Amino acid sequence: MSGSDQQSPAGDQNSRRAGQEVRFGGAQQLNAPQLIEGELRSEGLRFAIIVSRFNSFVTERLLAGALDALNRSGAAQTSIDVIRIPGAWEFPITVSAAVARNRYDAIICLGAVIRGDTPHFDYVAAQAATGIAKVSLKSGIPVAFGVLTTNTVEQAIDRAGAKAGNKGFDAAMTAIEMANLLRKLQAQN
Ligand code: INI
Repeated sequence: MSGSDQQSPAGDQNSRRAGQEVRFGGAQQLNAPQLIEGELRSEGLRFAIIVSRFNSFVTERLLAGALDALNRSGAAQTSIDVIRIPGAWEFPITVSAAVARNRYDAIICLGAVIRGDTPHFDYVAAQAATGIAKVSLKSGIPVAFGVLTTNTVEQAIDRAGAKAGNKGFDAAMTAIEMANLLRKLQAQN
């Protein structure tokens, strides 16, 4: 095994046959289990980014992070569609319609649900999370959940490019990895 294989989670030879020598966590093993994982490369993959306008001062930063991840991992501009929706409540029906287009390898949902003085937050956040999960499971298309659910505006800003990273970037990286992983799993059937 080469040094670069050990260092890169996106190495070229992530799938190995059982019985080959593989290193897990630095320990050398013989007859190790087969490793199947998704690369962090997006050449040849098609993505839909669904972004909500509600709290757009946060969601636009999430969108910038997601586009950064896709561009830096090799996605073509023409392979990315950005779909805008009013608020997080509208994610499930939009993900469902995007899946029905039959053209995306992965979908990335970006939103910000911020707690207010009423129980409204709980209904919107729950509808977004459970609805997105249902569509993803039913369709078999990976849908990354880049929807912030925070108690305060400050917590949301921190997660959209300030103190706590950019969850839009993270969601896009998850979408890339999962699209590659599912392709591999389906090819091995
Ligand atoms: N939508 C959000 O995306 N974030 C919120 O914080 C939010 N709050 O708090 O109200 C919100 N509400 C709008 C909702 O998603 C729908 O767009 C609206 O109810 C119309 O269906």
